[in-house]
Amino acid sequence: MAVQPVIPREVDELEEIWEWIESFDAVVEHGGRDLASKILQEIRNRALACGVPVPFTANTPYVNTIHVSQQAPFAGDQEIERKIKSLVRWNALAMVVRANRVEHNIGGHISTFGSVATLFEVGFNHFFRARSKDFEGDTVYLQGHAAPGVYARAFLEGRLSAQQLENFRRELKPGGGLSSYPHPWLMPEFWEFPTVSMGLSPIMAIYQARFNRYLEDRGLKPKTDAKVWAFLGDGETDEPETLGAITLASREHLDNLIFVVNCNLQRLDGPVRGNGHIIQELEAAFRGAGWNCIKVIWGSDWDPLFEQDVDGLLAKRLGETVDGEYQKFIVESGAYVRQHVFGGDPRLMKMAEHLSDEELHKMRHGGHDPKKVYAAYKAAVEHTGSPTVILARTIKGYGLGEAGEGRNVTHQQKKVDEDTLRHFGERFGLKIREDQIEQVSFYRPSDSSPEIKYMQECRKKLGGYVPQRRVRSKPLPAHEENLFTEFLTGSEGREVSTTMAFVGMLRKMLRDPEIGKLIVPIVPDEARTFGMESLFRLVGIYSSQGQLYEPVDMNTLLYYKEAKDGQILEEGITEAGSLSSFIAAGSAYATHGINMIPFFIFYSMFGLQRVADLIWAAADTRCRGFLLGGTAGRTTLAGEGLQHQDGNSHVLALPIPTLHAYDPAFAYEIATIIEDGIDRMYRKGESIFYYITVMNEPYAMPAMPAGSREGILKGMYKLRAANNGKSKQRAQLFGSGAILREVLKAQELLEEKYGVAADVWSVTSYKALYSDGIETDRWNLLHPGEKPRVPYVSETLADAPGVLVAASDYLKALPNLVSKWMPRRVASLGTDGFGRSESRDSLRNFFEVDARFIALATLRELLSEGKIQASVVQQAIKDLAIDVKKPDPLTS
Ligand SMILES: Cc1ncc(C[n+]2csc(CCOP(=O)(O)OP(=O)(O)O)c2C)c(N)n1
Ligand SMILES: [Mg+2]
Repeated sequence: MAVQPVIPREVDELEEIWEWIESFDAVVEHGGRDLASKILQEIRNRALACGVPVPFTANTPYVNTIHVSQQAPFAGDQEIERKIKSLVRWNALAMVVRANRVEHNIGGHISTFGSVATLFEVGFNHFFRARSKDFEGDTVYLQGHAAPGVYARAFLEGRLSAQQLENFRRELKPGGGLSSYPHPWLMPEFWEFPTVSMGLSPIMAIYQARFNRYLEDRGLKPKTDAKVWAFLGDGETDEPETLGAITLASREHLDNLIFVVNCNLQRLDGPVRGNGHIIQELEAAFRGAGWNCIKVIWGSDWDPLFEQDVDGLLAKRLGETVDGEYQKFIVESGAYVRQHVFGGDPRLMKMAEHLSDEELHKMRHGGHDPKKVYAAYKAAVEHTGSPTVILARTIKGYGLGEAGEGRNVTHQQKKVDEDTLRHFGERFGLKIREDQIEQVSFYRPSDSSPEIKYMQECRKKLGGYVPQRRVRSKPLPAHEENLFTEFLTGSEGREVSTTMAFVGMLRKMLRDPEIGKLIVPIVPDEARTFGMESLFRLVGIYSSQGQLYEPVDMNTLLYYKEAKDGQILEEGITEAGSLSSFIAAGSAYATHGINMIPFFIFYSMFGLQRVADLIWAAADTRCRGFLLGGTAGRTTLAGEGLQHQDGNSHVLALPIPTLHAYDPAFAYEIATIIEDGIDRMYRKGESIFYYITVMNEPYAMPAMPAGSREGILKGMYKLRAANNGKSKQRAQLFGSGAILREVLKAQELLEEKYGVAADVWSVTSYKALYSDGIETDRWNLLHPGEKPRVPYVSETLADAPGVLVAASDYLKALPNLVSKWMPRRVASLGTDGFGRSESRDSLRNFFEVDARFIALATLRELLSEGKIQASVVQQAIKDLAIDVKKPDPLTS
């Protein structure tokens, strides 16, 4: 076995060092690499014990991690795989070029796939196992901008038609089309995970791998060697989400996780690290975090050079070359490479003298060499004890030649001229007719061609096609009995918060024989904040290690119990990580065929505001489950100031199409929403999920009024009619969540002091009312000859007399959203502006949402309607002690 020294001989001045190196070489030669590694470790410990400083470096030289002598042999037919890859490349290119010929500016990317093609193809032909009846399959997150290559392959596999390819990025065309990027929502039988918002797929992959272990440790699925693969761009690693959770993966020993970073050294605008080394930077980060790191930098063409590099001179020179320069080598000639890589030292020049300029220019990078890639993948799947990252050096725009290869503009290249197409065809040895090249026609050889047969055979061996999305879970059986009956009858005067009520419901669900085991409580270090610590003991906190220590509170009833089969995912302070767990759990009905029901509870301000893009990704993934925004409301979370007080989240929930958002005030409302949500998602199979805000203000929970169920779910119902209905002054008051009780107080105030008869409505969901309103408007728009439909808000308020006033702990925008369907204009009270660290009463005064302001707004509306005199309102301002000079919360 040839051993390559890593210390350049030129820095060695002492013969003694060489004696050591020779002894070490002998150990490697005769005792093996494992023994050599142990000796090094012991010597290192010894040095530290003797006070000898040991220089720290997380990097290895700029060479392949797997020495050629250690490389697993390629297990396929390289020639035919090359042909298949060329066909995939051609069709991917054709798809993008054709799409842009037909529709100017439709966009599309070819250069990303150009770089990642070999990395994908080796995976498709040899590694990615499909989900089947007998095996859960590997989970593969594919670099989103490389989607054309995935479609092109599926076309060759016979899974997508030429018509679909023709309609790339034009899903609305007859016969359907293909979405620009992986979209499970738009292509629910194809894509499993949306990956194009940079940084989300790596963090989702990490938590997916951990969730797979969770399911195994809890006995919900058999232990398998299924892998989670995530392909990402090197530019993408700048997103904090990409690297933000990598220590979780190593801490949890997730050897079921493999990252492949497509290191083409470029991002959209230019080099990722022109003046540095992205591969080395990532190696240090991943190795430092405890990952198994495999660098695949150089192709097989380089092996003979490294074989000669006994002094490590070449490795040293390559390590000094910055990425910007490497990029230049791609666009320059072989002579330029010779001069700049080998030119500085006669010994290096000699090494390359047998290579022509042409040969030098063509020297392949590791990520374009199937042999190197195969060996790296094989090592990765066989590695145990930690996750693996493969850093594969590639060329952006590979195959586009002067039109794009390695150019800074390549990312957005989508139109290519005929010369480039011809060059492309020649370069990849495509046997396509001239006219097909000119027309950029799709090309698929017959089913009986060796290429198609080979690729089908490979996929058959791996259990079927990838990617492919199938919902394999059976819906839970219909259920008559209400799980939450006890929450519908009120708390009999006992003061509880809606958070406490929710925790009671969670406890009930956890104990339920049918759904108990399916519940996944997720918390980002806030369980105590939400009074959930009793669940620690009840179901345990999941820990793959069990509990290796005696917790300090062992002798208490509610001790911090970690267990291998624990049910709670206590994620620590990471909303992004928790959301990723939520997505893994909420999509398990498809990924694993198990109807897991996640409940992720978090500070409501740190949810939609902080990780909305992941929530969007959850929607796109067709995720199911419940998000609970805890300690919600701008004026309800007293004492926390502007960072924690949330008056926004219900507005931020509006854009997410499948998210049903509720702001309930009472336990029975929450119980009704959750019961119905489980029914819709897990018994009826709707791909929706829920956002429910819960508060920490304790008050007595009333019993559920008869007939209110439908209204609770649809967004509003009449909670308490006026006692003095005969009064001439009438009003309708709308209250939500935390502010509903202020509205009830205002109702009394108005009756007692001003003789106004006000009905009170609980508005549980402005989003639901809004969605119903716009759906109804749309139907009416498109059906002019038919009897118009009436939005729920209009129908419900048709006979409601008097002025309209709405108040919530959220922005005034919410009631305004639905005002157009109300019989008259609505006066909105809400909490626009920055919060304050104050008491509840002061906050409600400051934001003008307490009972006094609700009463005032009602009187003001009556004045506008000419029902009362201005003097009555002026007097009310005095009586209610309202400071008209107080600062405007919106701007102060
Ligand atoms: C969150 C987010 N920001 C920006 C973009 C736009 N964008 C798409 S691809 C890209 C560059 C990607 O570079 P890299 O990750 O290196 O992938 P490559 O195409 O080079 O393989 C950018 C900025 C995005 N998709 N997501
Ligand atoms: Mg890149």
